[in-house]
Parts: sequence; structure tokens; C-alpha cells
Amino acid sequence: MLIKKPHAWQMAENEVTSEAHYKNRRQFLRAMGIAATGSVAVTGFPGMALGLTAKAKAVRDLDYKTTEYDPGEDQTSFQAVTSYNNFYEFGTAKSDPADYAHEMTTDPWSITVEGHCGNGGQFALEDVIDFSSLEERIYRHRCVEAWSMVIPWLGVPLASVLQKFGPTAEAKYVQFETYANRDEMWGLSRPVLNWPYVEGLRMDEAMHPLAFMSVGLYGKELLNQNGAPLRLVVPWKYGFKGIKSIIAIRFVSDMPRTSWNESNAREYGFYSNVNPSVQHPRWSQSTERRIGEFFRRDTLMFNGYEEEVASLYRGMDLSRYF
Ligand SMILES: Nc1nc2c(c(=O)[nH]1)N[C@H]1C(S)=C(S)[C@@H](COP(=O)(O)O)O[C@H]1N2
Ligand SMILES: [Mo]
Repeated sequence: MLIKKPHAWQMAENEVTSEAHYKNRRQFLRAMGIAATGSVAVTGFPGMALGLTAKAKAVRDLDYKTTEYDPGEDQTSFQAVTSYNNFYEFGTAKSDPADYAHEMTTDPWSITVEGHCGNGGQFALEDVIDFSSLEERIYRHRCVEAWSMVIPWLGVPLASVLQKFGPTAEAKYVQFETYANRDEMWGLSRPVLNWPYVEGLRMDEAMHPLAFMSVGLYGKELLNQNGAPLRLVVPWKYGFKGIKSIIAIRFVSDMPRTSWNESNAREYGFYSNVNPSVQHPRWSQSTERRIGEFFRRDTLMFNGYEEEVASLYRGMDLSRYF
């Protein structure tokens, strides 16, 4: 914890493990017969830049179809996407999730669905996600901390998941909850947030075609640090709305509690739409640092998805409903 390690984005481009290189390393591990055994400590292989230690989890390749969702910007390297993370249940340093999230058990996984819906209950992952119809969506990812990435997610539209449960007319919002197990997530013993992590969307936001339930990235299952086995991706909102490792979905009639809003309502609103003209009380949101790039970029209204989502907020004062 006290050892300061360089982050992937601080390394020169040629030091960062490329996706191809990562694949080669996995093939090497598989050849040695150790990749399929779950978590193994891997040290000193080519590409483990600067002597970093990584825990590898066996992840399957997934079948998917490509889509037109692609901002046409350079994708952030697999190395950066999987080593520079926020998942406070495993610690608040950017490198903590990659170091500790392998301790989380993701198989078997069950999801509880409750509230205003016709078909609630307890479901296995495969009953919630149709793995035969996965899509790739390349989305911009903008953290409220003013850094950003471009990530090729795999998953299904959130609407297709929620519709299975038959939400009723009383379902005005949906709340999501993250797995919380103190034996596997050491960060839960610190009062950083009011655990378990909860997030929510207004129902029309959740049903919007851009809202996505992700189970993978870069052609493979999610690594635990990215929120395995399923996490939300809402590309027009700040990253913290993208709740990881979901174990509960609740259809509710009133605006639900959300962890960040509860921890500091002045700084983190329920909506948290990316908005370059609404400043965070402690920093500007008008520009961002794209991981892997040198110059800052202008932050785009609704993270560049304004044309698609602006109608959701027609008539709302976005400086008030931030
Ligand atoms: N359960 C949980 N979900 C979470 C977080 C977290 O700490 N715990 N961090 C959020 C934040 S602040 C961001 S920016 C994204 C980061 O996702 P990534 O690590 O896959 O890039 O996850 C979000 N989801
Ligand atoms: Mo974030």
C-alpha cells in the first residue's frame, strides 16, 4: 500500500503491454498449464513492465457481433483499462483493484430482482444475460475525476435485461447494488462509502438504447477489477454511475439512494450527466485527460452523446439537476 507504483498511463507507450502482447503472454501461460487454475501470481514475464506483479484470472473469449457504436477515437490499451481502475471495495488507489479484485468469487453468481415488477426473484447470471446475443459497443468513459478512456465493451442493452422482469407502471426508477463480502473485499472495512455500493437510474434513462449491461471487454469476459461478472455502462454519465459486480436490481417508485450522492450530495448528484459547464466544487469539468494522451481534451456535453440523450432532460435545469 505504501509502495508508490507507476500507473500504466504514466509509462511510455512502448512500455505498456499491448493487447497482442497480453494474448501472447496468456498463450504462454496456457502452454505452461497454469492459466486455467484461477488466480495465479505472475511475475517477470515479458511485458510485465517495470517489475509489476499481476494476478491473472482465467477469462473466456466471448462471441459477439460488432455494432455501429464507435466514436472513432483511439481505444485505450487493454493494459490501462485493466490496471487503472476505481473499485473502492478493493481500496482507493488506482492500482488496488488490479492487485486485489482477483480475491472476489464470481462463479457462481446470482442476481436478486425485486420491487415493482411481474417476474422478480433470484436469477443465475445466464438467466439475466443472453450470452448468445452479445454486442460490442465502443464507448467513451469519463470519470468525474476528469480522466477518460475509450473502451470496447461487450454486453447487452440494459433495456433487454430489465424487460425480462416485467417492470410495472409504478417502476419510476431502478436501483442496482454491488456484491459486498468483507472476506473478499478488504476495502469494505474502511468507511469510504456507505457500503454496499448502490446506484440508480430513472426508468427512461435505464431504457435508453445507449444504456448497456456489460459482461466483457476487448473480446473477453470482464476481469474482476472492471466489475465481473456484470456491470453497468452509461456512457453519457460520469463513470461512478457504472456500478460494478451487480447482485441486486430493484424497481422502485421514488428516486433511490445512491452511494456517492449519499456521501456528498453537494459534489455528486443523482443524475451526474457529463457536463463541461457544470463544475465540480473542487475542480473544473470542462476538460479531461484521456489516458494515454499528452494534451488535455475538451469534455463534450453528455460525453459526446448529446444528440442521443438530450431529449431525456428537456425542460430540466441541468445546473440544478446535476
Ligand atoms: N461497486 C463499485 N462500482 C464502481 C466503483 C466502485 O468504487 N465500486 N467506481 C466507479 C467509478 S468512480 C468509475 S470511474 C468506474 C470505473 O470503471 P473501470 O475501472 O472499469 O474503468 O466504475 C464505477 N463503478
Ligand atoms: Mo469515476
